[in-house]
Amino acid sequence: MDSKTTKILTIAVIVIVIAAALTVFFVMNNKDDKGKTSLGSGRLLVYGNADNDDYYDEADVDLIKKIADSGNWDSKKNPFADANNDGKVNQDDVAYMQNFLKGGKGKMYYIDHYGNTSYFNYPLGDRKIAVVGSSSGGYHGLIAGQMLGFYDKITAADSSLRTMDESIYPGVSKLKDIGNYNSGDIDTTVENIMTAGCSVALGGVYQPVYDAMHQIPGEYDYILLYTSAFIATGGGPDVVAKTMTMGVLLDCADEAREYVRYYDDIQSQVKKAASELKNMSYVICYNTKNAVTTHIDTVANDGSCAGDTWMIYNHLPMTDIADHSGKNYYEVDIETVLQWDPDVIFVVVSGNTAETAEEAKAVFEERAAYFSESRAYKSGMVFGSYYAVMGTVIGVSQLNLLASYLWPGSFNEEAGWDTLQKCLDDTLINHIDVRKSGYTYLYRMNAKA
Ligand SMILES: [Ca+2]
Ligand SMILES: [Ca+2]
Repeated sequence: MDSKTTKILTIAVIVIVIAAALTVFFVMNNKDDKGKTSLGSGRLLVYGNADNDDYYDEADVDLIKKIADSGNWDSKKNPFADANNDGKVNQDDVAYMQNFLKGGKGKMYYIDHYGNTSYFNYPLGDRKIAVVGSSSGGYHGLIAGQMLGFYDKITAADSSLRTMDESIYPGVSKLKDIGNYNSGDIDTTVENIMTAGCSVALGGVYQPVYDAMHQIPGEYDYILLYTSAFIATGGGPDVVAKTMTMGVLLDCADEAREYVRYYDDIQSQVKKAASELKNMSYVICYNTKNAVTTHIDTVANDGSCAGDTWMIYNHLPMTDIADHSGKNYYEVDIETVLQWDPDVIFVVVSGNTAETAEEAKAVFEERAAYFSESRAYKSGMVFGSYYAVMGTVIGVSQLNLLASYLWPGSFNEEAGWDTLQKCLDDTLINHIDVRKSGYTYLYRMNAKA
């Protein structure tokens, strides 16, 4: 028997095992049994990070020891002191944490995108990663891989990602093809991940893929951390916490902290200036395709929101005046937006970016023109960005430049461009000239570029 035949047979057997395991899983799974865990007060949401700071280290071991010795565990204040997630803090947790710090194997528990407790079979080691999800979602995994330094471990991707821009996602067309993710056919996705030789997958947030990967005998994992700035319905960590958490799971905590340093710097610059700025009202109109209706990205009353909303709402002194009572994403008549009469309209365009700034400008001008009857348009206050930048980990790098457009007297435009350039240079593998690129294009009316 040649090795290819052996491989195919092995996969066939594995697939049968998965199918059997999935049947058991779907019978036994009861979502109500999955309790919500406190997100803690920190932003590194890995069990074992007892002191809630940005480091997963010996200081946590010391605190777990102290808590175990005292017999008094405040599970609200130090939720992650329970390193092995068994509901108690004792010497087992000390040993559990020490094992990971020595690079030992085990289930590392963390808070996932939904705010639930999930686990990863630590460490990543030399395992290969597949990126799952369509071109409008899966690219988050490709960006995280570049930013955190695990891009070379990504060897397979969703079909739709493989056709994305090589200048932003180098080598993406050569990744093994795992087909187009289809929520109705998880078995095929999992089978294709395995056939591609990957045992770890990430990208979009797909709980059924996570569940299916964990039903396979051996160490198979889906990482339920969506490095979009999207906040899940019902609550969950923000993009900073998700990045920090992914950093520990995949042994790239230093790179994750470097991102957070950027984030903290930019946030403090904007916040410092914000107190003196005139607050403006806004509405985000997403992927508007005609002059009659548009979709709205907003913060729903349950706190859920898409990444572009989170970046703007959470950092700039602006008030979202869309109706928050329903979903975080819904369709309205453009007439309704005119009635809301925001100071600013943001036109955000989905993940597929233009190559050059000129091309992007044409895309955004067309979208902006749908709002030509608005006060915002008439006063030159329509701005725009691609969701692939503003809604993702790198969105924060655009905030200074955007602030310079909104409050030209308080923010320096050149400094905004420089911040964006430096952040992209430090994040992406290829150099991109942010002033000429369509990808990082930030639209403002009457701009030259
Ligand atoms: Ca810590
Ligand atoms: Ca414990």
